Amino acid sequence: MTMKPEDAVRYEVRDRVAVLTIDFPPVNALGEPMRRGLMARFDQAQADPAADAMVIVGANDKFIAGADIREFGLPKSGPMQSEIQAKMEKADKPVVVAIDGYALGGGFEVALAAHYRVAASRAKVGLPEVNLGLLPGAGGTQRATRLAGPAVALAMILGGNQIPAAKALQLGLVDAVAEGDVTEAAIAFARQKVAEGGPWPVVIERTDKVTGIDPQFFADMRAKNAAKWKGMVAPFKIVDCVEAATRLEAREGLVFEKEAFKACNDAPSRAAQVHLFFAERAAAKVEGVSPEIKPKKIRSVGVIGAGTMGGGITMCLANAGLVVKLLDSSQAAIDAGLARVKDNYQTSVARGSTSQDKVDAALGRIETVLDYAGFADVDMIIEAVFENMDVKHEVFRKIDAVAKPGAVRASNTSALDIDQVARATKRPQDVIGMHFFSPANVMKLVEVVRGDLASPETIVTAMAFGKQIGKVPVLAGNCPGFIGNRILARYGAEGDVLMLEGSTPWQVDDALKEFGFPMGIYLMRDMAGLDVSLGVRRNAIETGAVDPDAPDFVPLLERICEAGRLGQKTGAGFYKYDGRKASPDPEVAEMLTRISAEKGVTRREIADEEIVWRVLLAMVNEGAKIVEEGIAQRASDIDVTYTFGYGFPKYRGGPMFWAEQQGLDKVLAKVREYEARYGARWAPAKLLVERGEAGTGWKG
Ligand code: 3H9
Repeated sequence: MTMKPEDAVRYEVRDRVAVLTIDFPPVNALGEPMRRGLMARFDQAQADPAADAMVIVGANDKFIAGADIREFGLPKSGPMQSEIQAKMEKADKPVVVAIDGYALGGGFEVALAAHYRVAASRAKVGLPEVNLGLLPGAGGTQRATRLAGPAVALAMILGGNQIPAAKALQLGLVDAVAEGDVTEAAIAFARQKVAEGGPWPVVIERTDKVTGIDPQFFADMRAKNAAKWKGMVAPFKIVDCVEAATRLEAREGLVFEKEAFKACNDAPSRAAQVHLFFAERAAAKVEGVSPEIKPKKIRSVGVIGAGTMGGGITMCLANAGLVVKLLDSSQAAIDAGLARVKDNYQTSVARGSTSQDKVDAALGRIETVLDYAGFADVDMIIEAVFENMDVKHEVFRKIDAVAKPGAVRASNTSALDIDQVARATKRPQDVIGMHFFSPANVMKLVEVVRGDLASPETIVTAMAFGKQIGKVPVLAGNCPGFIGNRILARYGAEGDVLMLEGSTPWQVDDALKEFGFPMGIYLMRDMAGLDVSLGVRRNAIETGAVDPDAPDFVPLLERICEAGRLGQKTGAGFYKYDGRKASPDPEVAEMLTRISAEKGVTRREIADEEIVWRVLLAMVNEGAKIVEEGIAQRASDIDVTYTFGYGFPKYRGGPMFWAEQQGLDKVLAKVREYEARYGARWAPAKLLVERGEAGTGWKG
């Protein structure tokens, strides 16, 4: 729906102050009608003899969320944001912004062009463009640096996080923080400035914070982060822009920033990260459920199992302000679990990522219980006990005996059939899978696994709950491995075949690292413990999912475990270890040579490019099957799963997006080529055949 500019920004005069109210749902983004409205209302205020000052405010308790992301890549029309800002700076009446909720990206850039910034105490400000593969392109890098100095500006722009009002005041990013109605406060502030008289301060004209800066500061910043930022454009350009603010004259700095913004905007990473922004929001939506069905309110949660996973989940819930009751079978287990939780918190405090006050408050919300009776009043129960169906059944029977009707019963299983769990309970409609990733207090992804028996209300509750606790929930159907681990099993097996043909764990890992993964397949397995991988493999053999007699079965994992190498914790696995430092091991290379000989495979030189393509296409083809079977609601959910849970580089947008960028026709041709060479495991997904032949994207 398009909106008329005069509706997008309303105008009134209060106490001889023109109040311009931006009302452009959902988030007051700087879309074309809003920019037109803002420009028109600004001119009106300038010309209005009844107004001595102006206040710009956002409706619905928020200022501006930034540029309208939906407009990216489309031709621009209407006034540019920078034109509006230039006018604001030149205004002969003081311009005050009143920030409630948030002022983000372009929204905070508008605020930086005002003469004064008044923020509500609950408001947050930030320049999060980096999360979209961009940099603040409407003067943000130049003005933030001039206002608060390069160190503050860089931390803010590279971090992309939201800064609470009190902290923003401390850093000099806002001029005043108000309790109560921020519009009223801003009007009073404006009237006071009128009484004091001009000239009004213009941020871009300031030089006090940008003189005498040692250029080494920027060189160090680049060097320190070179590995972390590999493959990305925006972070390097951000450093360039902030540096430019310290050495160029204001207008030149703005031109420099404009060019840097364009470079980011034109880079493939921008499209990938914008795709992920919308994909994350789409993932939270449940198809086919009537909007009448609302999520239940969850205020208190019981967690069963004080192990690593249960402890991580407990931290995450307590951090989100929920009351948590943590249960285990013995006081000793509870004590050990709680000690681990406290330890993790202390590490975070020491690192400066949280404060002692926040930790104390979170710990105050955690209660420990030894008896299931303690769960009688909680709204949700999450079990994180041993992965065994009999154990789960016993736990759910105990839950049944005490839980209030309608309390959601969630299992953190990463592998078991959730309907089989649900069938053992009296209320299967309340049972759902919530697969957290380790460490659960850090990793953003939660797979919400819906069995056939879960009610729509339980499903929407689990999804909303995921968001409530700050996670990125993705809805998955009930199949072995759900979305993430099912794909992992497939590309992990392809990695094994690559080793059978001539590669090594370190070559596969290095190729994937070069592509942008923080860690390859084998290092990851070594970290998790190879006894875990072996357990999963034995289970797959037992259920018939893996055939140990198949020509492409690679028994390296078995051989490695037989040799007592269980990964990092035993000092050897796919790699050998010196502490945490992994290095290639000739012993493993020999094992591989023997396995290839036993299987009658002549080892060959394998190029890194082949490794990347085979691993990625194995992901993509399995992903397409998962979508076609309805296990994932949409292709972009797989991108969200992989970027938030499995380290797929965000600047590449996820495996399905990557495939679209290559062209699904080319992807299909390659999969068919592999099918001709290797047979059934490379049979293309029907969805890939359809879309590849039609030459479209995943949506058709
Ligand atoms: C920028 O500013 C560039 C400039 O520097 C340079 C210009 C030259 N545009 O997240 P939610 C939609 S780059 C359009 O669920 P919340 C969103 O898709 C921008 N739409 O709500 C969703 O739609 P739907 C820098 C947007 O309350 C709905 O709003 N700014 C935008 O959990 C609700 O969103 C950012 O990167 C937008 N900018 O969180 C801020 N933002 O209902 C990005 C949101 O159809 N936004 N939508 O699914 C956010 O971080 C969060 O959305 C926010 C609200 C914190 C604002």
